[in-house]
Amino acid sequence: MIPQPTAQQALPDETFTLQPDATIGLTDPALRTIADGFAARLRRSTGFALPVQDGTGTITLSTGGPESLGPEGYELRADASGVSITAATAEGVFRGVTTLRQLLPAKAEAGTAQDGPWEIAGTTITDSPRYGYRGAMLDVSRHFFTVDQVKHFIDLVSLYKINRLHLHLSDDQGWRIQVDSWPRLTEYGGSLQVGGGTGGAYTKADYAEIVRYAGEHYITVVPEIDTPGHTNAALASYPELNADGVAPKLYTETEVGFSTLTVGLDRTYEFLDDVFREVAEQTPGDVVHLGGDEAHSTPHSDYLTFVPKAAELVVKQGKTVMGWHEIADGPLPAGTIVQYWGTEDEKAQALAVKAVEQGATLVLSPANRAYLDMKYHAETPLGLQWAGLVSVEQSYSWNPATLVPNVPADAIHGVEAPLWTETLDDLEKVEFMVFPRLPGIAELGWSSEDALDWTTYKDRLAEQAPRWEVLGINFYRAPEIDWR
Ligand code: TNX
Repeated sequence: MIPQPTAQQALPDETFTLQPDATIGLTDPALRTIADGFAARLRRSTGFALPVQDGTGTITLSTGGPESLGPEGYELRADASGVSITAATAEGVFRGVTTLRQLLPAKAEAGTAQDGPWEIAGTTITDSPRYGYRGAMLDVSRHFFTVDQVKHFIDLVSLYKINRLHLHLSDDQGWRIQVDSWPRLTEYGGSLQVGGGTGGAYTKADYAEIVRYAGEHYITVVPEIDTPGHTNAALASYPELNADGVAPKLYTETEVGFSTLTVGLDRTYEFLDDVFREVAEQTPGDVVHLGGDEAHSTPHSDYLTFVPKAAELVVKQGKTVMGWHEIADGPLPAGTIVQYWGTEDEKAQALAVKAVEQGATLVLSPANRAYLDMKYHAETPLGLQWAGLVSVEQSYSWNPATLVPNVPADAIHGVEAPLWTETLDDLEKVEFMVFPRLPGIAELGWSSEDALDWTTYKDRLAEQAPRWEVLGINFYRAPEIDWR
């Protein structure tokens, strides 16, 4: 099982077998969508009717579980008489159902009818996460991914109890979210992508559908509008945002650090006020990410002027500011979430410490461990290697609590695995970089410190492969793992 639950005990004499007459019961109408989704999946693979009914069933989903397990915690019991999942919230029940999927045989994930038996070894599980923020990031700017492709990405990360989807919605190569007050951002600024091919952008309806689908998986979308660098697509769309009033050309290569918003221009903040307002309006979650990374073309004094002004515009929308760790060099609003992407370099570590001294919390995305776009080894056909080669072991073998020196453990808000897409233009390539590394980052975010052990993890990881095969996931068969 990945992530490893907090506590699991075998019931040695008990086996649950799903029979053709099984039912799925819910003791709270709020669990209907979860029950329907789970039933639909199991109907496809088992061919059973699996009616969903109020009250108890062969498999019973309930709220009313202990508050002490937190909003995502749950208890699960599987024995000869049935399966029960109980949590304080619907979200906790959803995480429990995710666990139940992994307890069932891999073929339960199939899209067509398979032969049983559908057995689960008797067990009790009590489980809750170590961190409240367990993210995956998809860069839809360098290459555009359609709503259906993003939904597929959500399906994949949801298997491992990821609860945040960070969407990198703007960069030099493309602006991907509709802003009614600045329509050329998508019409023109979203038209291309890396390599010069046709790009794309989400209409408000598209974006709402992503947010809805993520919500159905108890995943909160964290939208990122990258500022003040990584802004060529915006600058190309509106000449008035440029210091000289001249729009640059659209950009379809992969350099970073050459573009910047104009810090001394009032229009810059009118622009951001509109953008953050419209983006915040479409964000049920409480966080908006303002980027802040690699602003190599912004004079540092300008950068220090800019970040608090941009942050204020996010706060004004009632949202919590999130940004890459560079933003910590200046003052941060209360409650800011700083995303650390350092590679054990002292400069990045000092910024993380500076963030925490200001009361910010940290989401850890160390590039030499958590970046899913880094090559596995020198011959990996996809990906980059500026942060080094990131094997499966390298990506898993670190402790979020001690990664950054001089940062107290309680300042860690969680972890996130970012997928930058300079070299990735379809889902097969995305899957190849995400699997098998994402489950490891998900486990670092969920499981207790004492459960983290590469030797046992790598056996549990190998056991996931049959599921990925049934699901048709194009995963990398890393030779470090004893695939079965
Ligand atoms: C650095 S790390 C970036 C991105 C690139 C990525 C490629 C960070 C916050 N920014 O602009 O896409 O490296 O790995």
